[in-house]
Amino acid sequence: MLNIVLFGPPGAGKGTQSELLIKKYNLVHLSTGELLRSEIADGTELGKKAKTLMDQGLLVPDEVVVSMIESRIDKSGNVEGFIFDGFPRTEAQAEALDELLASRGLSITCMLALEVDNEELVKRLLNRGKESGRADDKNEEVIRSRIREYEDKTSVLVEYYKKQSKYFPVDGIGSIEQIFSNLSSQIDAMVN
Ligand code: B4P
Repeated sequence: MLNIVLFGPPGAGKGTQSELLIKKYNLVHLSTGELLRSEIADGTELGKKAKTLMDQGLLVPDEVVVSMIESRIDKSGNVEGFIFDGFPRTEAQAEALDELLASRGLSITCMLALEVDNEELVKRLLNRGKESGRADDKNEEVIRSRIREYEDKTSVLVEYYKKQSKYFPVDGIGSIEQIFSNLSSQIDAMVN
């Protein structure tokens, strides 16, 4: 199985590239951001609590996202692999993911990390905010809080996956096609 952690700060292109990678490699896309937004759209209790945090650019509690991911993995049946998009975002989430995969005889193949500078991230997200209606993309302060959350709690995961020799950085600046081609080359080099 090919199990990829697609990593990067908010706006790095994780969602964009995931859409392309799942088609090429026949993978299941697990995006915690999308799962949370669908809970919000359905007006669930979980969604209401998550919205308050997401609107401030803060992470939602680890146990919430871990149990969402666990139930999606178990519902997926026999698949060729998963792309974890926007998950894990803390060391506790990374440990929980390793444990829950190991208990099913699975493991992470690699972490592909999209590298983009902060000013480009802010520009992309404000742009998306104009079109998508996403509350957390509309306000520059909220976007900068999300980047701070990433720097404080998420960026440490580079070390976590480096220790496992699973960390592969990829330049996230350039055309979507070029970045997709670079990600694909990394994956092909690993599976062949
Ligand atoms: P997410 O939904 O994961 O959103 P994101 O990281 O902001 O966006 P993503 O990275 O997917 O967007 P993309 O770059 O593709 O998270 C939202 C919130 O949910 C978090 O802030 C947090 O509160 C909560 N959450 C989610 N997961 C969590 C977890 N595990 N634990 C705790 N809380 C969690 O796209 C950005 C824009 O860039 C798009 O407009 C796109 O068109 C553009 N773009 C992409 N590639 C480009 C390129 N090469 N050049 C120019 N523009 C590009």
